[in-house]
Amino acid sequence: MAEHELNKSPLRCFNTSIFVNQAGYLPNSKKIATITSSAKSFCVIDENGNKIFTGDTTYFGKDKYSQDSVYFADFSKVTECGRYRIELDNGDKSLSFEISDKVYDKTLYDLIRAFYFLRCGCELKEENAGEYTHPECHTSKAVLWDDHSQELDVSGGWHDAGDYGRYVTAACCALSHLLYACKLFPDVLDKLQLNIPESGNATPDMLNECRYELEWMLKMQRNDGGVYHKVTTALHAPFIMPQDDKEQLYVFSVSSIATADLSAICALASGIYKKYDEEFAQKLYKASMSAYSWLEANPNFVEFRNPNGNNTGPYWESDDTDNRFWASCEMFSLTGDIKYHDDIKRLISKEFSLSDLGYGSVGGFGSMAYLFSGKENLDDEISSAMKSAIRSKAQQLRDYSDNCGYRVAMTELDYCWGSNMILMKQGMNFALADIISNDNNYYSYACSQFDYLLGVNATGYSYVSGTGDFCVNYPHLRPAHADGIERCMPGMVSGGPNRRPCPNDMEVTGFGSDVPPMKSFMDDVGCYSLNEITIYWNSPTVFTLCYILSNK
Ligand code: 9MR
Ligand code: ZN
Repeated sequence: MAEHELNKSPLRCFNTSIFVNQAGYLPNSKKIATITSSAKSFCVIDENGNKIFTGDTTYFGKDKYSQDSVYFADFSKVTECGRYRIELDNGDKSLSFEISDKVYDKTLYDLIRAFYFLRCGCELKEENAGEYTHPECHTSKAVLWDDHSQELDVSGGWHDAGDYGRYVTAACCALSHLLYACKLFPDVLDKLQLNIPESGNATPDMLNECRYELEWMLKMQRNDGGVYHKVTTALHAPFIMPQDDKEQLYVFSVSSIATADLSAICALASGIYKKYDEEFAQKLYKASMSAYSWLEANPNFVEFRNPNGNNTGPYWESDDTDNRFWASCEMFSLTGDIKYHDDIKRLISKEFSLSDLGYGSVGGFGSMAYLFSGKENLDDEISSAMKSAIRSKAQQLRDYSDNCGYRVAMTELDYCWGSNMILMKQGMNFALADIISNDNNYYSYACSQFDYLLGVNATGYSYVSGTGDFCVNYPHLRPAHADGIERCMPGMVSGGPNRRPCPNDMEVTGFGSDVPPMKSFMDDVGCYSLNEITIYWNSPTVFTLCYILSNK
């Protein structure tokens, strides 16, 4: 890999009008740069300055969410491996990028290892973590928020995000993206070595990493099957290293969304881990069953809200139908038992999305469970409802992409807190539409969402730390700041532009209300509504990239 300038001194400005995917392009992929200066023609130059391709730009027009007037430079015909730049007839040059079969290998490795860097409750050793080591953290016993006399060991798992909380529904969402990536793209993930402590055992490293989270989650289940919503300190820690966060840990009350999500994810995981560790698969199955029984005994929504005195993530939801549905679908997929199928039939008649893939709305995971169950006796009506939800969403997203100067399927409202999660969920949706319809026209759309993430966007940033010459380096992530190391650990996906930054971030950025949604971003550690990281922003990115690599 070429020596990136960021390694020496972080770039803080972006002064080209040509926006490329900074990791680069797979040889056979569509390759389209977005240009914001008027240029009629462009060329692709190699490292020696030789022109290896020339072409005319095409004018797109004014892009709505950046307010940029943009041109496209299509250089898809360049397929030869190498490192290149785009040069315009006005002399402007792009950042360099590569064309090769391996352009995303490091990014994928980094994106998954980001979960390792977020491990809680264990030491991060130099042999795995390089310079980003720290001693074990958050290993003291937690107490129940509602009854301080009850102590629990709930150590382990991943820190959720920039904060040190560990939240069950958020974790289940991230695990779902990652485990489905394992299930659907074994060609990409089965052999991938990640240099984590478990590497070298007979299990794929992606599953080793997910198991770290699953083992923690099993500790969040009560004897009666109910699952505690979260474990955090009462208030978010200041910007200190995790081992220095010594405040009392609290386990908060059981919610039906956490219980249903755990039931779902443990059923999914049980099917996947069976091949590698029968005993662990059994344990997961039992946890799933017992959570399911709890749901049956508690048919009404059991809400979670932050109690007074607690300001960590609420992950509040107003309904649990989609969560129960997901659990039924996973249990059916695992066991084939008609009892779960009856539950699916009953729940699917209610109002919720069959294509959503996020923590707040998990119906799409249920569809995945059902459609990829491998069962022969699927109900046609149910399957078609699921497929048409996924397909019609993908068709809509295709239109959005076609109408965007940066070729992404994002509406104004999508530029919200964690917009890059929405972006990558659109990538997932294209992937699923391709898989269920066997229509690879969706492929290039998944790729263009990814191009945006890595630089084809109105700020020019690669939103993945460590990928590209102009990438985010100052995310709102406690250890990344408190470790004193200038360069952020690689593989962290920034939340990205947010058209409505929180008041703190309005003040830090000085943005007025006239900043276009796609430009409402700053790579600043203080900006938590713009530049935080979370496990469930990395996870759909991993899924989308695995799909891209599996079909390259
Ligand atoms: O992504 C969440 C955003 O939509 C909310 O407005 C915000 C405030 O409640 O919380 C965000 O979620 C955070 C969670 O509560 C705690 N971990 C980090 C999450 C991302 O910022
Ligand atoms: Zn920790």
